[in-house]
Amino acid sequence: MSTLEGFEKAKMIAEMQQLLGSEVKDLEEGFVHYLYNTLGRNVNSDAYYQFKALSYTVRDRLMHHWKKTWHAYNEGDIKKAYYLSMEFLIGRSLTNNLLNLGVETQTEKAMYDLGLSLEEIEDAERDAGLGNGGLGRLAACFMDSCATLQLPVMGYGLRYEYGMFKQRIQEGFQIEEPDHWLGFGNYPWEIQRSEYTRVVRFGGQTRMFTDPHTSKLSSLWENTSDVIAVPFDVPIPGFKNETVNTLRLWSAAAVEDFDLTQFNAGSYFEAVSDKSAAENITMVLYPNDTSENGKELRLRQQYFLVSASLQDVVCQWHHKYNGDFTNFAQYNVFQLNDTHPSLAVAELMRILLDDYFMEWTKAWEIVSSCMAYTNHTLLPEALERWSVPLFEKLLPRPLEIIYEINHRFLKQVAMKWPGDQNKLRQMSIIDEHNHVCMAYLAIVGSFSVNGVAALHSQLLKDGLFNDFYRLWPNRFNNKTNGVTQRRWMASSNPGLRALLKSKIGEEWITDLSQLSKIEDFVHDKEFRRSWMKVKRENKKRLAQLVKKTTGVDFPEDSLFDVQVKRIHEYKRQLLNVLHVIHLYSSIKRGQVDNWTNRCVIIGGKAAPGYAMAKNIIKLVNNVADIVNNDPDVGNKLKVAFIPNYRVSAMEIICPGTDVSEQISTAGKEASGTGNMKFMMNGAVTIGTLDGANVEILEAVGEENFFLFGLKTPEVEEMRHHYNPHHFIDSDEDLRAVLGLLESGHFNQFEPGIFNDIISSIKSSNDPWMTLADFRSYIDTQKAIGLAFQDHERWNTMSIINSARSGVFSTDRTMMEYNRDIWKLTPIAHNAK
Ligand code: 26W
Repeated sequence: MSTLEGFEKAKMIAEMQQLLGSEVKDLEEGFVHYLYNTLGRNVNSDAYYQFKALSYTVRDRLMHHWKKTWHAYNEGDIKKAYYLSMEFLIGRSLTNNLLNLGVETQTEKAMYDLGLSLEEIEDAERDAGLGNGGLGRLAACFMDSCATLQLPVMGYGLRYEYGMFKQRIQEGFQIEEPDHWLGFGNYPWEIQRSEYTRVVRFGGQTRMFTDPHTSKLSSLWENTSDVIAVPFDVPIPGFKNETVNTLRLWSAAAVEDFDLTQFNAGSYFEAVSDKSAAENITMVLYPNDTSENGKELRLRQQYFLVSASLQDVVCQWHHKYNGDFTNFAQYNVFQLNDTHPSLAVAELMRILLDDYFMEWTKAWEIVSSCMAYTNHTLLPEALERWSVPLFEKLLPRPLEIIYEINHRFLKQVAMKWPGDQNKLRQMSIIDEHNHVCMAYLAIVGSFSVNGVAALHSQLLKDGLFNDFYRLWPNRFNNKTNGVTQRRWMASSNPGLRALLKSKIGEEWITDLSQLSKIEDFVHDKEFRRSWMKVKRENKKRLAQLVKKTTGVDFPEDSLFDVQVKRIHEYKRQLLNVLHVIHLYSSIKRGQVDNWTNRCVIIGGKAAPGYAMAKNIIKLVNNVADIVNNDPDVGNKLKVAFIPNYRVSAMEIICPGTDVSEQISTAGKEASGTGNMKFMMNGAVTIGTLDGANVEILEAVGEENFFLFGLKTPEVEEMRHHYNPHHFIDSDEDLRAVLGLLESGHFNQFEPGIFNDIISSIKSSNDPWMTLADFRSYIDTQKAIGLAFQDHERWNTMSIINSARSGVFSTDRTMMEYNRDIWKLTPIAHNAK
């Protein structure tokens, strides 16, 4: 047989095999095959191996469509978007992929026939914790929606060896443990693609030289230390549509295993440590979600992501269009997930100038028309600034380019505001303290700048980026966040899914606005009963999780009051604790008329270096300990701190929640996305007028939302004359709460440990103004307690919250990004 015939034959066999069956017996066969032949295990092996075998079986069924999707995107002239993000918090994938493939029922049966439980197998999957919180989870929801909408969008991120740390609670304190999520083998969902390996350069120097192509003076970046970027592709299936998009995660490796010259010269140590320095780059995710701490390794990570990803895109373009970049910006758009990948602006300039010898103005025209920047925070401490000396040492050539970008930009500023030295100083990408301001670099280099909720986008224009807004008003826009209903309803709330199916079918899975149809049943007795029953079952499931992880018993008829998110002063878990102490003190004083039994859950991770946040965790645990063990309290109040809050925990938590706590100081939470997950699953929100709460309130109406607290302008106004003692002096309940705290009631054997917390909330400099909202919060919680006693009223609120959550799907968010920013055409490869 000739090589060609052999090739044709292999192709035929492969194509036949690619259309693997999805019948029960096919899935069973695949599973047993992997378990026996690949993993060398029996059917009764550890659940972890069963999970792996099943994942390979499922992945096989994605391969053909993955390849087809890839080809459809790369044939012809198709515009593509690239989502550049340091974080993709994907969590588990098995359940999600079964859902999107539409083979859950068959798989469950296949496992059952083998004497196994699909649920237990799914539970053996470790979360891919490649993100901190909101921003990382948002990226994962975006990926899911883009695949479902068949948008040609590719995610680019980092394959951290260690994801977000695992949180353990020991004597009430947070203990961080490394999360080696890859376990001992490989991640079953990834395919290593060494053929697309890229080289990323660091260090060295630049030297001017005369470019032979243009005879112009150019810069040469030499004597660099190089690191290899190896891509690992993760499939992102759309919902039952045969589209499989790609998330490409880069892993760092040394250029050569050892530097042989160093090795032969007897520098064994240096040779090996250079290798590990290279591999260090993708070793661990930085666990800080707000304060930027200027670490060199973090800057390396950012450049590594950006450089590898841009080279990937540009090289493929160069190949396909023979080096003609005329239409590059017309067919490629990069969405920057916060400032973390904003070096993309400088790096794409560098590639076009140095590697493809383009002229500055032409290159800038391309760069500034294919970059778009999303801001996710207003907190000044989160705004990334890198010191120029560090930049110079690590990235001398990109720094030169940033200087030139800034020089040309400041000329524009001077034209707009002639003679205004202040403006030049305020807007310069290089600030007065000799730092590179990454947000300004991102704005200057992008054609679109967006915030993540209506209020947040407005505050960006009025405050933080006001000068830039005045210079380029059309660049600024809003894209309110969302969450994917596939993960956050269809897969995490099967009871609700079944009920919805019986009433309104399943269209809501790809069109969440359909949920409004359940409002027609709001007076239907049978539907109302079923709705309550579903919630009850979910509360049972949540109570089991609480029992298992904390030992605390939650009676299911209590009000389940939940706040889970990163621990941060601005999110005001402390306000929640003050309320818990208030309830406790009321019980102790016998003030229990009209009492509503309540179970309070708080969960979340504190950045390891954030002492105050860690202390808040300790306080929650100490209060829980006292409350749960006081016989006077009984079932009136239970408190639990859920350890190791993560995506897979939220999948159980949000369906079982009655009250969703969204209580940040107004003007501080950019959007929030947990608020949307709770709402969809029929929880009622207690919240300030902050982030996307504003839009949730607008959707459900005041009668279905518990609003409290100061509004953003009131916060800003009061800040100048904030006096917490004014609130303490005029509020007996607040005095009682602080009295208990200060008496050491919650830290009898640990004197003084909460002093910092107490003095921070009593300080007139408390930026989060916790005590200013105390009275209004307590009163609103009281109203919630009463409302919950009226089961029918509560049930109506619950149904309406879910019914009106349609707009908070990332399907809507992605359609808006596409309509206003990306302008991609959906591609249905199956139609071809
Ligand atoms: C250390 C540098 C740093 C700075 C900021 C790391 C990570 C951040 C993120 C911006 C923090 C974050 O996750 N922000 C959240 O983004 C969500 C998605 O848009 C919003 O819903 C949250 O309100 C916002 O806090």
